[in-house]
Amino acid sequence: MVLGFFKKIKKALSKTTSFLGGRLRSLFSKPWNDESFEELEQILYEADLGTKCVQGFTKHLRSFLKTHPGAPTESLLDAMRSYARLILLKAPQVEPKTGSPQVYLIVGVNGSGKTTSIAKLANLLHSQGKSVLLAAADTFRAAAIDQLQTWADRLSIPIVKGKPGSDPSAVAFDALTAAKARQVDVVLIDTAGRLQNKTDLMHELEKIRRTCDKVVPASPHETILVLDATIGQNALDQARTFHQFTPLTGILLAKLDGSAKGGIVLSIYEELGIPVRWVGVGEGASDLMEFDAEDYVTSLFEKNH
Ligand SMILES: Nc1nc2c(ncn2[C@@H]2O[C@H](COP(=O)(O)OP(=O)(O)OP(=O)(O)O)[C@@H](O)[C@H]2O)c(=O)[nH]1
Ligand SMILES: [Mg+2]
Repeated sequence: MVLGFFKKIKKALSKTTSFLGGRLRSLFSKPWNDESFEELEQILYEADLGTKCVQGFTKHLRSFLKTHPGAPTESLLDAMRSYARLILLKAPQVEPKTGSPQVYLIVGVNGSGKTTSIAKLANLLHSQGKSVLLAAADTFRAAAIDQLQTWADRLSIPIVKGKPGSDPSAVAFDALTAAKARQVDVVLIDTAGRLQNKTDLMHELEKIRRTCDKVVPASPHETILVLDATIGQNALDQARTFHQFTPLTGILLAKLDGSAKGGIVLSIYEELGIPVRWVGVGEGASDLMEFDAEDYVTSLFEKNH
């Protein structure tokens, strides 16, 4: 299981590491001079680490080199790994609220990977022995309801849905009521994709949240933003705006497998302080894993694949 995770994340990060790990190794194997810092910054920017992270890494390496002049490549890579671990440890460990059923509201912009990730998350929770119910609260398009229904059938997981065009809050209401009656452990609520600058759609999320709270007090216990890892730094802007409208408890980073911008995880921690809870590494039902900081750091600075 653990080995499986490591192999999967390593594979998913291969596009990122193929230039990050490779280029860092070649930089670190050359004699160090002031231009080397510029090159280091360039490499880190290209892996989508963002300004704050890049500056942090550079400062860390500068002070490391002062105490360890002429350090070999592996020691410099270790210094990079240590700093990456520090960033990932910094995020506040928010204890998610619990309740019965446990309610997860899944939000994000159009096409970020919400519906697929919900199916994968349902599959993961199911494999951990939990009973799951899906709520098709993306009533915006009939196809969205059908997409979740197809996953529900494939995974044999119950689903509650409304008519296309109906109020998403009403679907959430029905789903939570059904989950309570059936003593389901976790409800996953799919929502329509919304651009973060559409205020009315952002307020709609508030309404869904209020409805959840009426049926299951203090729910949703988790509000998870699904981010597309391939879009890089734009993901940070999305997360900031969503967080303003609807406080997020975590991020699910989808499409890590197709991204050369896997360094975005560090940016998310450094700039937003919101934990990445799961990563999507493919389109199949089992292509989702709980985020493991140590495996991530180890994979990120691997050699070329
Ligand atoms: N490679 C890869 N593809 C993914 C991953 N997650 C989602 N996708 C694909 O991304 C596309 C969009 O996924 P959806 O789940 O429909 O996205 P959505 O956010 O629900 O989209 P809307 O409901 O239209 O806003 C689909 O083709 C998915 O198969 C992932 O982790 N890896
Ligand atoms: Mg969807």
